[in-house]
Amino acid sequence: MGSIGNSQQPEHDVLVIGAGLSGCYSLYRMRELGLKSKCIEAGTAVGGTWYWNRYPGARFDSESYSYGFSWSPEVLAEWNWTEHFAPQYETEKYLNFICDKFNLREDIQFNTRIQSAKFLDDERRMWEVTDTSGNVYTSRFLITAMGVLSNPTLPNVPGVSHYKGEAFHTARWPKDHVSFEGKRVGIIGTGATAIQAIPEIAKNVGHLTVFQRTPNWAIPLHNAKISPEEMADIRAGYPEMFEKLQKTRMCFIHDSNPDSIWEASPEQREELWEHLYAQPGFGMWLSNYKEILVDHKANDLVSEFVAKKIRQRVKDPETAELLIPKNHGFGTRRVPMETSYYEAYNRPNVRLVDLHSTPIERITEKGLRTKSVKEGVEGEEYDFDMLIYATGFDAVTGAFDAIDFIGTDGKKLKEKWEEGPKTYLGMTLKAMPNMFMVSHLPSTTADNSLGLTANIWLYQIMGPHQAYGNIPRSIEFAVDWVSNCIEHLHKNGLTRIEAREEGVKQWTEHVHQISEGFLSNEIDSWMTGVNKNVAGRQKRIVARYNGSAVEFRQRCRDVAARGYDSFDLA
Ligand code: NA7
Repeated sequence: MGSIGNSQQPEHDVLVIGAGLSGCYSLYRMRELGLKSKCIEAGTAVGGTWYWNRYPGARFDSESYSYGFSWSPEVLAEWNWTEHFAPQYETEKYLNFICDKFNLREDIQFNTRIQSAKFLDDERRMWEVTDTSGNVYTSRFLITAMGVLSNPTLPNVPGVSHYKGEAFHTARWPKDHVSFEGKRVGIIGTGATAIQAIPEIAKNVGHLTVFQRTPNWAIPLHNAKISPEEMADIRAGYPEMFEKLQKTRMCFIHDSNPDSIWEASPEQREELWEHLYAQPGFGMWLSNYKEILVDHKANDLVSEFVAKKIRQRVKDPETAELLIPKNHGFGTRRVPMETSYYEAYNRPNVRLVDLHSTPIERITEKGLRTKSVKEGVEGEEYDFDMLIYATGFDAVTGAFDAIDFIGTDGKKLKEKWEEGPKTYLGMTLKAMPNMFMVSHLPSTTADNSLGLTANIWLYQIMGPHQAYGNIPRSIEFAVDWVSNCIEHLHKNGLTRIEAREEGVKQWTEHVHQISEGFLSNEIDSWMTGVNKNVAGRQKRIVARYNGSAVEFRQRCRDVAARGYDSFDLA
C-alpha cells in the first residue's frame, strides 16, 4: 500500500505517540500496510511500564503467557516465560525481543516528548504535532498509544520539595540499583504497587515504616517458576488459550462462576473460597460467586472471609485490624496480588502507621511529621534515609491532559473532558478527525516536574471507554480495528474520518449504562477517576467500559462491517 495523500502531503502517513506495547504493535501494523509511519517516544527505550516501573517486586499479576502478544507465531514459538507471573525485567526483555525481531526501533524516535497536537484545516487534513523542543511533525493520522494510568502524583501535603534524603516515586524508579541496606525507609501508599514493593523492601531494609491511608483487600499471587517442560505444554496450548481469552468477559484466563452464593451452604462457600485463595492469580476476584461485585450482602460475606485470612496471617491483632479495609468490600477496588505482604508486618523492622488517626501534616527535611486527630495527642516526627512515594497516578484522562490536543473546534480535549471522557467506541472522538486512541500499555513521557532523586517518567495504560481486564488483548483488538479502518480509508481514497456527535453521545451513554449496578462505582479509586491529590479529580466518573469484552468487540466489528457508516468520511 503506497503513501496516503492528496495535494497537501504530510510528512508521515501515521504518527504514533508512545512506544509501549500498543505503540510498538501499532507501528508494526502500519508498516505492514506499507504506510510511512513514525513512533515518538519520550523515553530512551521501548517498553514503557516495564522499562520505567522497576520498583522492587514489580511483576505481572496475570499469568505471563496470557499477557503476551498473540499476533506473531514466531514470537509465540521462540519466547519462553520463566515465571507464571513474570517480573518486570523479564517483561522488559520480552518487549525488547519483539522490537529486535521486527526492527521496530528504526522507526521510533526516542527522547522526544510531545507537547501539542493540532488538526489542521480541512483542506490539508493532517495533524501537526509539536514536541517540547519545538520540532514539528505532520501526519495524516495520529495514533495515541497512551492511556489512563499516567502522571504519577505526589501527596498533596506541604513540604514535598523540602525533603533532603533519597526520594523516589515507584513509577519513576531509577535504573541503577537502589540499596535499602541498613537504611530507615518510609513508604507512603498501600495500593497494588506498594503491596508488591513492601515485602521486597522489608527483606533488606534497616527499618521500614508504611504510611497507610486506605488498606486494600490483597490476595496471594502464588507465583512459581515455569520449567522447560511446562513451557512446552503452555506453548502447545496457546491456540486453545487465546481462543478462550476471547470468549471471557475480561479476557482473563480464569473462568467465571455462574453459581449463586445464595444457593451455597456456608460450608460450600468456605470450601470454594479456601480453594480460590490457594489458587495462583486473580481467581478469588474473577471466579467467585456471581453476586459478589454487585450485591452488598454477598460482598460482605466474601470480605469477611478475606478479613479472617488477614487476621490469621498478621500476628499483631491491632496491625491486622488496621490492614482490613473498612470503607469498601473485597473486589470493589483493583485487587492487589501479594507475595508475603501480610507476613512483612510480622517482622520486627516493619511498622504500619494509620494515616486516618494520624494524617501526614507535612514532609520535612529529614522525613515527615504526622498530627493526631485526637485532641491533646501529639503527632510524631519520623526521620528517614529514603522516602518512597507509592502514591499512584492522575489516572484515566491524565494522559490526555498532558498533551494539548486541539481539534477542529479549536477547543482543547482537556476542557472537553472536564466531566469525564466522551468517546465513540473508546477509540475516536468528535472534532478530532483522523485521531485514534488505541489501548494502551505503556508509553513513557519524560517529566522532571516531581523533582525527586531519580530520573522520572510518566507511564500510561489503557484508554477511556474501552474494554479493560487483560490489557494486551484489548491492545491487539484496538490496534487491529484501527489498522483495518485506515486500510479501508486508503483503499477508498478517503483522507478524513470523524466520529459524529450522535455516535459519541450514544456510546458514552452505553458505557455509563452498562456500568450501572457495580459496587465499585460507589468507591473512590483510580478506576473511578478519583485522585485526592489532584484538583478537579475528586468526583467519580465512568471511565472504563464495564461490559463484556466480547460485546465490545462485536459492537466495534459491526461498525467496520457497515463500512464505517456511523462516521463522517471524506
Ligand atoms: P493506587 O492504587 O492509586 O494507590 C496509591 C496509594 O497511595 C493508595 O494507597 C493511596 O491511598 C495512597 N495515597 C495517595 N495519596 C496519598 C496521600 N496524600 N497521603 C497518603 N496516602 C496517599 O496506585 P498504585 O501505583 O498502587 O497502583 C496503580 C495501578 O497500577 C494498580 O491498580 C495496577 O493496576 C497497576 P488512598 O487509597 O487514596 O487512600
